[in-house]
Amino acid sequence: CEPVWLASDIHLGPDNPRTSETFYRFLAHARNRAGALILLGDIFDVWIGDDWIRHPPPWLELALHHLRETGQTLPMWILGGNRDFLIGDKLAHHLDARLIRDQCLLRITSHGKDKPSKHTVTQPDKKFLLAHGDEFCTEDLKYQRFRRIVRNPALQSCFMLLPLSLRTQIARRARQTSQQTDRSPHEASYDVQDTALAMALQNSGAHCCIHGHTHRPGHFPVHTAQSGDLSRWVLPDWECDHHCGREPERGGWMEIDQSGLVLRGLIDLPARI
Ligand code: OKV
Ligand code: MN
Repeated sequence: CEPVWLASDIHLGPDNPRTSETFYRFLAHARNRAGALILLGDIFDVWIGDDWIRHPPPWLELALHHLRETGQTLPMWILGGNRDFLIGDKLAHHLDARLIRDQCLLRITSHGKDKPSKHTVTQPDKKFLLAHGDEFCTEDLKYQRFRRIVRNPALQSCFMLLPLSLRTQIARRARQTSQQTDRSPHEASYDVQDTALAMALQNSGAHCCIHGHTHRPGHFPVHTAQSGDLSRWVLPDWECDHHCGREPERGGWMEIDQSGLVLRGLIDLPARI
């Protein structure tokens, strides 16, 4: 059975054309090799509502084209992140994708579609909790307050009543202000908090969470008071436009199947032919 591929934090938008081009190359690569694709949030740097699809700026038209082509080729799931939380059913439908409304479980079964024969050694199912990750950054009080406001359904309805042009302006302002005032994402208090993640894992019955958001890819233990071997895998963010100096372009994805899981970097992405 083909592997499930996961990616997040691409931040598609007008300001990062190189990142976008690299991601489109990734999508074409995924179309040939993945069994399914799950995008775990912050696919877009800004999302001002699904009605944007009907009047897309050029960069968005291109992004929608590549995503839709992928959705029509592979089973695809999308989840909103802290930036593109306004993603809804209309976008999912347009992309031939399924919308993940909140967190969900990914179950990797040992025999897929094939019936296990008496000769097959069936391993126990593996369950992963999938999330964007911002919901676990509970020590970032300023962000959590912002989150509660913009996730308020009544406020969202008001925002959606505004014309696209005004929403674009508000979004630009919001991002400018946040760039000027938000603290460095490298502070520990900005990271995922083990207590919040442990609670979500215990409620879901999974032992491992896969998320993005923190831009610190890798595998980390989740320490808890109770015993139990909890951990999280963090997907990388994508940054090919503003990477500085000798530091390489960032980006990558995860592949999971019955045999295990691996994080891939842009070095694993074939060059354009
Ligand atoms: C997304 C973030 C800007 C962080 C506003 C209601 C309200 C939606 C919105 C406006 C902003 C998304 C949609 C954007 C995330 C920022 C700055 C910081 C830390 C309302 C519903 F409240 F005004 F009515 N927004 N945009 N930030 O530009 O994409 O995540 S955004
Ligand atoms: Mn994020």
